[in-house]
Amino acid sequence: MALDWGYGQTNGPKTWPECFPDAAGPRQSPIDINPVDLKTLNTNRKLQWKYVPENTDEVSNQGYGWKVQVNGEGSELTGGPLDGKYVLEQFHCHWGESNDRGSEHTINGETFAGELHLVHWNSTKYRTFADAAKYPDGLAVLGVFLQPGRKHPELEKVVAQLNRIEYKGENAKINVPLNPAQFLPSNSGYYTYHGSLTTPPCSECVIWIVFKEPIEVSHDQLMTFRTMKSYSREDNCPCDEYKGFVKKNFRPTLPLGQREVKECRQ
Ligand code: 3J3
Ligand code: ZN
Repeated sequence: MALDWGYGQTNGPKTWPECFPDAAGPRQSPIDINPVDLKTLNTNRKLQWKYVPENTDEVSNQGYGWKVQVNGEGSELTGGPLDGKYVLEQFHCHWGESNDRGSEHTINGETFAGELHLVHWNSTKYRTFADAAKYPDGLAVLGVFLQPGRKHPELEKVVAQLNRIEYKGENAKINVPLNPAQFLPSNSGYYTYHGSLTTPPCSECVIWIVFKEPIEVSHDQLMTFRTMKSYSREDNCPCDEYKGFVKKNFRPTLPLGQREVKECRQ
């Protein structure tokens, strides 16, 4: 059986190009964002978003983390670096084994405890998410850094369901309205650049928008992420009990190469 990709010694990011050639491409994500390299985003179009809290559907254990699927109808992300309208498809998080690391993007080498991604697709130009993910402007992902602090009440609506999806492949309805806009820092500037999915197949189809301001989540919320199991109920637990948990799921940064990172002070 093919070894599933993951974040361990034998199936981690260094091995991904063996099965997913895009992972070795020239516009990979994440990157280190170095203020010295920044250009200014020349636009007077404010980045704007609208979501429908009742359209948040279910949370699933992907084996490498949790993902909340959303019915994108009525949602929209427009403006800033984007042409056309993007609609929300899903959101998820990346984290580390301890609170001193876990974000995917870094700022001048600074890491954060985690990073939340709101994944949108270009509904102006493409018919479906899967179709959009084949094109350079197909997806737009909002990245928000997580720092340990107060419990995040909107995130708690996801965390409260994680004990129902302990094992890979399990799903649970969210059952209460959940507003993704609550994850976005108000009045925050952002960085934007052209990159990729940070998980296989690492398709180079993402316009990244990474907010400068982190949001606070509690240590307990981060600890709950790390209790998720990376194997299904039917699988035998890996020999080392500690091996079976999603202790970390962040990809280390890749070279910026010939790309530009633009800054918007919004
Ligand atoms: O993970 C699936 C993957 O199999 C593939 O279908 C891909 C799109 O072609 O994305 C989906 S996903 O919606 O689950 N997804 C993975 C993680 C896309 C967005 C995520 O990538 S990231 O860059 O935001 N971390
Ligand atoms: Zn992600």
